[in-house]
Amino acid sequence: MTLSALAQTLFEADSRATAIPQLGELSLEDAYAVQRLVVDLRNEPRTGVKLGFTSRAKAVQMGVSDLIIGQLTSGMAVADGGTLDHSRFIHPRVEPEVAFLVSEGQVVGVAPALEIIDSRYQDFRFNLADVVADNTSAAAYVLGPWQQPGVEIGDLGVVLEVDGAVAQTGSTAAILGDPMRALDAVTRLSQAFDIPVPSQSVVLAGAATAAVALPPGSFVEARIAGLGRVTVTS
Ligand code: OOG
Ligand code: MG
Repeated sequence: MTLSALAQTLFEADSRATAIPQLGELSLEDAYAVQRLVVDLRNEPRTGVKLGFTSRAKAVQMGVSDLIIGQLTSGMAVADGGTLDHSRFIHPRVEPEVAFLVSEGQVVGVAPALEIIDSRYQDFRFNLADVVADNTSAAAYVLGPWQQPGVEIGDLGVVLEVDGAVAQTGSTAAILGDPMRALDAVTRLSQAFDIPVPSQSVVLAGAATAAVALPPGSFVEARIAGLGRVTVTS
C-alpha cells in the first residue's frame, strides 16, 4: 500500500471507531509521513503536539521505549468537567499528564491534563512505526486550569482516580526526570520528523503513569500536587 492509502486506512479506522490490523514493516520516516497525512485528513486546526513514552511506566506497559511525537487537533479537545462521546472510541484508555501552553517558543502556562488514547490497532498492540503512523494513539485531551509557568513541577505527586477509586499514582519526575525536558524533546522531534508545531501550542509532556481502561459512564479525575485537578466523564 502507498503511504496515502495507509493514512486513509487509519483515518477510516478512527472515524468508524473500528480497529484494524497492524500496518507491517514501515520505516520511521514513512511512519511520520503517514501521521502527517492522517492528521491532514482530519481537516481540523492543529492545537499542539504530544509526546509518547516519556515515562518508563508507559514504555514498559506498551513495550515501546523510543520517544515519539504526535499531533493534537481542535476536535480532540474536551472541556474540563466535560463528557466524552464514547461512541467515537474503540478501546479508550486514560492517562494523567502535564500540559504546557507554549506561545512563540515561550512557556506561558502549565496545567494538569488527561489524555484519552485509543489505538486504532486491534488489541491495542503495535510496534514503534505503527503507533507513530497512528498519530501516537491520540484521541482526546482535557486541560485543567492553567497555572503560571513559575511553579516548580519537577517532582509533584500524581493521582489518577476512576469513579473515586485510585487507579494510578506516580510523580511528575517520571516524565523524562522532569517534565520541563519535554519542551526540548518537542523541538528535537518536531525538527527531525517534520511535525508542525503551531505558534500557539498545547504540549502534552507524556503520561506520568501507565494508562488505564476507560469504561463508558465513568468519572475520571487526575490531581497533581500543587498544580490542580482535571476531570472528565466518559
Ligand atoms: C501511545 C501513546 C503514548 C504517552 O503519554 O506516553 C502516550 C500509546 O500508549 O498508545 O501518549
Ligand atoms: Mg499520552
